[in-house]
Amino acid sequence: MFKKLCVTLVVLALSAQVATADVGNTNPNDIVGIFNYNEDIGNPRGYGFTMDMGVGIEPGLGNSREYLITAGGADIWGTWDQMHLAYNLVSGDVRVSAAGSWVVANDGWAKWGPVIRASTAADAVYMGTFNSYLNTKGQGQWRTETGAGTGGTGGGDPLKLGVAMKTLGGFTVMESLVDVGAGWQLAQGTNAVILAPGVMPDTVVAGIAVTSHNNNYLAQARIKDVAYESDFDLITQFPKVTNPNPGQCSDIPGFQITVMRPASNDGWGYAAAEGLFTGATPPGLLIPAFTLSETRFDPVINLRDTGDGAFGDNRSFPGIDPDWTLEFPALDPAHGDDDDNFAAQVLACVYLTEGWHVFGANSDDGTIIRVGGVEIGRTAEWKGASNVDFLFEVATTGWYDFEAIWLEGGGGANLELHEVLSTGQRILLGAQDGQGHFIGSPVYAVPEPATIALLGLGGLSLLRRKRS
Ligand SMILES: [Ca+2]
Ligand SMILES: [Ca+2]
Ligand SMILES: [Ca+2]
Ligand SMILES: [Ca+2]
Repeated sequence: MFKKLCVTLVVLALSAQVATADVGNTNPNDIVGIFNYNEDIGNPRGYGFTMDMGVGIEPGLGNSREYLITAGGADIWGTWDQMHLAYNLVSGDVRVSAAGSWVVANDGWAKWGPVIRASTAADAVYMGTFNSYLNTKGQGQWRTETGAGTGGTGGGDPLKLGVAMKTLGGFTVMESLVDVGAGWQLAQGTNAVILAPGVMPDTVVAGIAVTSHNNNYLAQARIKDVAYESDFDLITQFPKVTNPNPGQCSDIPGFQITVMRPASNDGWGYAAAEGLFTGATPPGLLIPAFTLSETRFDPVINLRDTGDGAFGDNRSFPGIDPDWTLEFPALDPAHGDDDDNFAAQVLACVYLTEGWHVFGANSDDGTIIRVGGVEIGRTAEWKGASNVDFLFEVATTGWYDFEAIWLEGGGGANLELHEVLSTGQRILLGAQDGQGHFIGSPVYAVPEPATIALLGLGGLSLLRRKRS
């Protein structure tokens, strides 16, 4: 106890010296040990600074070089941040990690942790993993658009914190990492964040951030085992699609949508919704008995009953409300009533080039997407409308089966299926330009046998008229 106190006093004395000699020590050109830059971000009231303490200042900590980072700042949270950041500018894949402990903090939410940011702007896109002084440890945090709010979750008491960024086919994957003694794993409750091409610049800001979480105080953290790595494996395993079909499944651009309503709402959820369309009865459930089954062909999937996602001009869900041509765009709620407890299956074939792709859903409630029989992702089962992106790899260029299962429990109900292009543009999957060319991946509807017969008798033109 006495020994520890002594070390603390020495450290504080040293920091006071430096602060006096070089007020703020915030010259971004200062090189401090492994860090080429250190500066205050977001104009915290108190000046922060980074000190290189040399090797093994604290007995028993081995030969790691140690840094003392002092910081003010309101927080790293919300739409903009205040902190002191010791960092490097990095091009290419990077994983930055460190261990650390608090010297002093006056606020329980003071945070230290590794971060990767798009820039040193206070409202930059970033991901980081933080230990607070008294509260959550190993908390993953991220901002996916400049100036947007912060998402975060976490728990546990990790030995080390890390954050990783890797580029796959132009898409940026970021992971918030903790090591609790068994190697790197995703911070509790976090998933890989997928960013469209262009969101992160070619050169990013990667380093260690500290905020005092209160502009009336400075906080000080001792940081060690700082590592920058460019050759590492992501924790997340992304799906790989490998079995293309012999050819295009039909000549109807777009999707076949079938909506069903279960005869009983007992146990209503993903398993029951899948059961409706496969005919399998989940154990203990009355489903798949159903009271409604209606099919329609749409060029894109942009449906709502109540609420909406990112794209307007919605159609209503087939069978749930009257024919969409009678009410277009669909009102909120469609046909004036908020319908609950129904599901949709969307079938198509999609032409995909070899490499990485992002499909996803903006849905209320959940959506499962399969490509080539491989589940590329599923959102939370019960959720509000928000964009959820799934990154997957295509092994061989060709036509692939596409299936989405969506369900509504209560409250809002909408479904949009989207694609994020290599330009970063987010489009409705299957969208066409004014000349009838697909903007992204070509999509054609999988017709049922009965529909094929109908099409043979001239129904195709009927369907096409209805869509236009
Ligand atoms: Ca919509
Ligand atoms: Ca309705
Ligand atoms: Ca509803
Ligand atoms: Ca809902």
